[in-house]
Formats: sequence, C-alpha cells, structure tokens
Amino acid sequence: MKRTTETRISLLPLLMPAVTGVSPPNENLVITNPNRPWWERYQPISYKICSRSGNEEQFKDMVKRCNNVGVRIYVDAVVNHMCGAAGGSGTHSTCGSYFNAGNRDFPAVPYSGWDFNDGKCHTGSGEIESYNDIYQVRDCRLSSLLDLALEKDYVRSKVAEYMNHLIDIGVAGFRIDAAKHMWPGDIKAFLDKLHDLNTQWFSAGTRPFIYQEVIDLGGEPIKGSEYFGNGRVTEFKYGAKLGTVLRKWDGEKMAYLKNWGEGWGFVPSDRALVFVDNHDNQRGHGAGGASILTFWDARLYKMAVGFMLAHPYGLTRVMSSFRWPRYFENGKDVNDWYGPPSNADGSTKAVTINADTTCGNDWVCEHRWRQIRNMVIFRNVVDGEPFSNWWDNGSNQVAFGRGNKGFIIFNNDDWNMNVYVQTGLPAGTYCDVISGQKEDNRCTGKQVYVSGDGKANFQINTDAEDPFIAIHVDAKL
Ligand code: QV4
Ligand code: CA
Repeated sequence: MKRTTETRISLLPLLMPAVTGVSPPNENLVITNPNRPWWERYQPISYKICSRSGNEEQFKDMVKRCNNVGVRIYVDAVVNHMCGAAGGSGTHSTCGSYFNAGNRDFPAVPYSGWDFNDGKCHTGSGEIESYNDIYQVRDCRLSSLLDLALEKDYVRSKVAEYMNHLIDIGVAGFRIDAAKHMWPGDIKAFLDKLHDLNTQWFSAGTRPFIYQEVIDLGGEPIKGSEYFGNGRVTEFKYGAKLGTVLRKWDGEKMAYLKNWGEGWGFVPSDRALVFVDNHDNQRGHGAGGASILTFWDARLYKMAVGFMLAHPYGLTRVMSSFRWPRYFENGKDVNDWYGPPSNADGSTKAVTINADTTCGNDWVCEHRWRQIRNMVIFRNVVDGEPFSNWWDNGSNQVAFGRGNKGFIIFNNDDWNMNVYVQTGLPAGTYCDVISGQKEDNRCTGKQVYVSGDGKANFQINTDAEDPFIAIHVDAKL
C-alpha cells in the first residue's frame, strides 16, 4: 500500500480494527514548479483512477488486500472543483488526459464551460474574497480552483459515478474535501445517488461512511452543523485547542480538560471527526495555526494523541505522515509544498519497515509508534465505556478512566508527580502500554498495581521520556 500525501487511520468500533484514508486517487494536474508538490493532488483533471500512487489495477489490488485483512479504505473525494484557472492546456496530467483549464474543457470526464460556476460567482475576481459571504464561499473559486456547478444534475451524476466506481471496487466511505465550499443540499444530492457498499466485504444495505471537511473555528457564518444531515464533520477546534493546552499557551492547563468535548463548544460527539493534526495544518496550510502539534514535536504529540484516543469524544483519526526538509524563513516553512519521499525518477519511495517495526525512507508512520499503536488498542478495549474517575491537581497533572476497562494519567507539569488515585479498575497488576506493553504474560515497560479498592500509585517524573501512563484490562497480568 503506497502512501503519498498522507495516510489517515480512524478508529471505529471493534468490528473495524483499522481504517485507512487515502489521498485523492483520481487523475490530477502535474505541477513541475514547484516540483510535484503534494497539493497537486487537489487539482483534478478527470475521475480516472490514475495518480502518483498508481493506476486503477493497483488501487483495486490495495483495496482488496486491505479489505481481506479487515482494513477499510476511505477515499479523499475532491469534487468541489477541478484544477486551478492557470492550469494551462495540454496533457500534463497524471494519466495524460487532455484538458484546457482556460476554456473549462475536461473531455475525460467530460465537463465543459456549462459545468462551472463562473457565471454564478459575483466577486470581481471570481475568487472567494470574503468568508463572511456564504454565497462566495460556495460559488466562487477557492485559490483559483475551477468551481463545479453542483446544482446541475449532470455534475452531480458525474461525481456520483466516480464515487460509485470506488464503492464498487470496495472502498468503505469518503472524506468530502472542501465541503464548506459546496452547498449542503448539493452534497446530499450526490450522496443520495451512491450505491451501498460492496457485499463481498460488507453486509447488504451498508451505506458509505461520510465525513465532510468543514473548517469551522467559530467566527464565520458557515457552521459545521449545516452539514450534519450528510454525515460527520471535521471538528478543527479539537486539534487547535488540544495543542494550545499541551503547549500551555494562553493560560491553558490540562486541568481544564475535565469537560473536554461539547463543553468546549465542539459539535456533538456523534457528529465529530477529530484529529490532532492533518495533512494541511501539520505544514501550515488550512486551519489551526501554530498551536497544532505534529510528529515534529514528538513528545507532546504522543501525549495529545494518547489523550484523544483515551477520551470518548468523537470519532478519532490518527495521522500518518512523511518527513520533509522543513525550513522556516520569517516564520513560514518554505518547503511546505514538498511531496512524498521520492526517487530521482519521481517515483514514490517504498514504505520500508525497520527491525523495530517503525518505517524507513522518511515515512514517519506515526500509527506504528508504540505509544500510538497501543492507545488505538486501548480505545478499542474501552469502547462504549463512560468517562469516569477524573482527577487533576489543578494544574497539568490529570487522569481519567473509562468505566472499569481502562485508565490514563498525565504529568505535563514541571515537577515530578507521585499520587495515589482511583482507577476504577479491578485489582491486579497491569502493564503500562506507553512505556511498553504486555508480552508473554510479562510487562516490557512499567507495571501498575491496582489494589482491591481500585486505587493505584503513579509516579511520573517531569523528565520522563513519555510523561504519561495508560493501563487497560487486556494488558493485565
Ligand atoms: C494561487 C493563489 C490564487 C491564484 C493562483 C494562480 O492562491 O489566488 O489565482 O495561485 O495560479 C495551490 C497553491 C495555491 C494556488 C492553487 C491553484 O498552494 O497558491 O493558488 O494551488 O494553483 C491544497 C493546498 C493548497 C493548494 C490546493 C490545490 O492546501 O495550497 O493550492 O491543494 O493544489 C481552506 C478551505 C479548505 C482547504 C484549506 C487548505 O476551506 O477546504 O483551505 N482544505 C482542503 C484540502 C487541501 C486542499 C484543498 C482543500 C483544495 O485539505 O489540502 O488544498 O482541494 O480552509
Ligand atoms: Ca464551490
């Protein structure tokens, strides 16, 4: 399975142990200045499955092999627009399909001038000029990207045809890119045309899982809630706020996380798709700003992902990235455009696996980091259990449990922690799944002793490699 822009793993209940999101698989504009940026994949030329990650046969093979081992594939669907207005004309597309951006001609779909919103957008530039005008945001061009006229049944049908092709191959659902830039009713119209999932892997009548990229940090007229009828929505406040808390910016502290979730003004839990970072904001694109934690800040990042996976709010997504030569000039990463690790001929480097199970070739594979992988298991073990036994020291030492199945405790203060707290767990010896895990009925890391009354002693020094401990009933000796 090749990853280019990113791989996303979100965690659904136990029946779906692993869920992977893939970069846009359809044909896109080939951009050579800069040299093959990751973001060229957000400039569609056609709906042929033919990208830098491979062709249709290779995509089918990946989906089949993943489905056969219980890994579900979600596709990033870029259907708000085609390539940028300055994309030119010719066959510089990943499958060599001809197009002419200047006169809106995309014969490989086919789309023509009638299928775009040029006449509908009322700004002087044809671009979105103000996010305070909901008509501009939906009907004008986002960064010059040619905006599709999704009120037309023809356009809706072409989009649905593309998505149905993917569903028939075996994908389990979609991330709807730039959903804020489409009218909720237009999204509903093409979603209503979608097939049920492929019965080779899914039970009859299963609908595709949908989550919509709507950036709503508050302060704009378009609200995530307008999209609830279509599926989940991305909750961007989540990563921005969690990063602020763990960095201790703006006077925030972990003790305030006691009412994390709706209590922080987030969308209802059953509507939320949450994440610490994504492929945009880990490199300064999109929303969230400087507080966003990423693999570059590994220690705080593991704590943030650990907190997210332990907490019951939302449907969680784990990021998996590639490293790039990040280089700041005047506060901006001038290399934010870098594509995936690639060979001299432009082909993407393989995701090699090291002896310690981490990835090589500059693939970061956060999902394989022991702390993150083990917290995914934690989330599955505690699924459905209530948020319980919150404890805090009024500062940055906090703990909480999930019923009688799991417990997690953090020390993000500048002093050592030594506490005796209620875990809610049955008496016994548990393996900490952060410093190690349970193997052959012994712990490879720290051990935690829970006494008959459910209490346990936790010591976490401020300079610990990972200043948090997590235990659950499947890691009990
Ligand atoms: C630029 C100017 C234009 C100008 C044009 C001239 O902005 O005003 O007219 O040049 O050629 C790239 C460039 C951008 C360029 C554009 C068109 O960065 O400078 O326009 O191409 O050539 C990704 C990247 C963008 C990239 C885009 C298309 O992040 O930088 O643009 O792909 O290649 C908002 C939205 C939200 C969006 C977020 C980034 O509400 O929906 O911004 N997030 C999603 C994806 C994101 C993707 C897109 C949407 C677009 O997650 O990855 O943008 O599909 O918040
Ligand atoms: Ca639009």
